[in-house]
Amino acid sequence: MRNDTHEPTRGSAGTRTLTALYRRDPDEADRLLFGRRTCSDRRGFLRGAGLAAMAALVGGTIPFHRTIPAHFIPVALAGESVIPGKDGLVVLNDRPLSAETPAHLLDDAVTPTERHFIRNNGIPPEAVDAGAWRLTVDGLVERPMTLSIDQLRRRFDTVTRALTLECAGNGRAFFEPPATGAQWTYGAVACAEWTGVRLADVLGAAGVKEGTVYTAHEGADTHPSGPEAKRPLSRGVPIAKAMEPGTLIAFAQNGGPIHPMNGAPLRLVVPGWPGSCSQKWLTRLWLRDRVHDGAKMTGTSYRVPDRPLAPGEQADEADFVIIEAMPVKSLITRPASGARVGAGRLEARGHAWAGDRTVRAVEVSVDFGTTWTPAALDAPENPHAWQNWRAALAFPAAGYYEIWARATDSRGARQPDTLAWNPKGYLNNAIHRVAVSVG
Ligand SMILES: Nc1nc2c(c(=O)[nH]1)N[C@H]1C(S)=C(S)[C@@H](COP(=O)(O)O)O[C@H]1N2
Ligand SMILES: [Mo]
Repeated sequence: MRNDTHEPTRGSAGTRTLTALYRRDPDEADRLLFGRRTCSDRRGFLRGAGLAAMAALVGGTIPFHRTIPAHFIPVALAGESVIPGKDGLVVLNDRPLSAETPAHLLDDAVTPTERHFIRNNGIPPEAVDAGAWRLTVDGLVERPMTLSIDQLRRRFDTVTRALTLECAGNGRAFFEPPATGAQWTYGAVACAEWTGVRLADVLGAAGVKEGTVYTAHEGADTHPSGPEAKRPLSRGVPIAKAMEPGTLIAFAQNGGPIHPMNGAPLRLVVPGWPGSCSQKWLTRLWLRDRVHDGAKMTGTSYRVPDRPLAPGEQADEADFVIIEAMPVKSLITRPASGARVGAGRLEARGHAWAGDRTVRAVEVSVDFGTTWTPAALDAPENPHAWQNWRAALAFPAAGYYEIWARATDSRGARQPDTLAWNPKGYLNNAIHRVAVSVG
């Protein structure tokens, strides 16, 4: 039942297509795209979120959905590059799934759910039931608790905030020598509106015991090598970061359900710090008397050398430190790189963010960084939301130009021209450049 077209694995936009995913591993594609399990009779049962996703994609309910065969791709979708409920994301890896958003699709002040990037280290839970979901809070607390999402909503203040989330590996694709891992270019960043409760309120109710140093986060996803294997990811943050008012346990994304790949039905959002701190499919939070040592907390994971390295230089793991706040950075979302524009003037725009700081200035250049002009910069919608900027550009003649943008944070730190190399390809906050043809 797979549509038998002969497509390249990657479509023109560098996106893996549905058909190509099915050709490679049909069972996995069923599971990944529609949460559909293929049974021994080759019947693919499609229900719940998977059915809703397929119905949304074909643009209507599917009255005969019970007789849909396994590995079925609706002809309405054949050849499309889609993750259900996502729009225009470029798939970098499909198991575990990582997908980034092209910069020009990040133009909205608040990132729509369909355009929020996806970074999975493991295999997401299937058939998630929000009503049956439980979060355990234990470890160094006076009153260990297990709470449903309903209880979280009832017992604590609900808050909505626009929060910037960036993968620490965003920009890894530009490392030379290359760094292993998902080859993110610019699009592992987003600023969605998250609704949930403050982690501080929940920890306050549980009673943080003296001697607490760090949180530890666990989610319901499983390791790619099997459910019994080690955890795919379990990170934590210093208790002070956990107690900040912007750190949320979220149950809604942009006023609607959290996308299944963004951690539905419950996730942490720890803004300004590496995205990996924001555990998805959150099931347990425990407080510890030491720095958490869960999966991807140690070695070279989300850690960088404490001194600059020459590209390719080796460093002793003992000299690595955990990445905390992300550095100042900006993104140009208009024009799209490669755009042809009319002669004369053009408005460029985008966003800028700076970990736990704010952005003080954004400047743009159209002469390869010789002169810089200040952009108009908005205040953040709330702390830890990215800031929007725009700049009117003038081009003296027809021809090839690059638009460069660089941001400076509230403490005077400015984006560098070139990245600072480290072995795992983290924290690339070099200035963003886009190409335009004028005239
Ligand atoms: N349970 C769980 N949480 C997780 C991950 C994961 O693999 N498993 N990936 C982390 C990483 S590395 C990032 S960058 C963010 C990305 O969030 P998003 O996929 O919603 O964009 O989720 C984090 N939370
Ligand atoms: Mo990440």
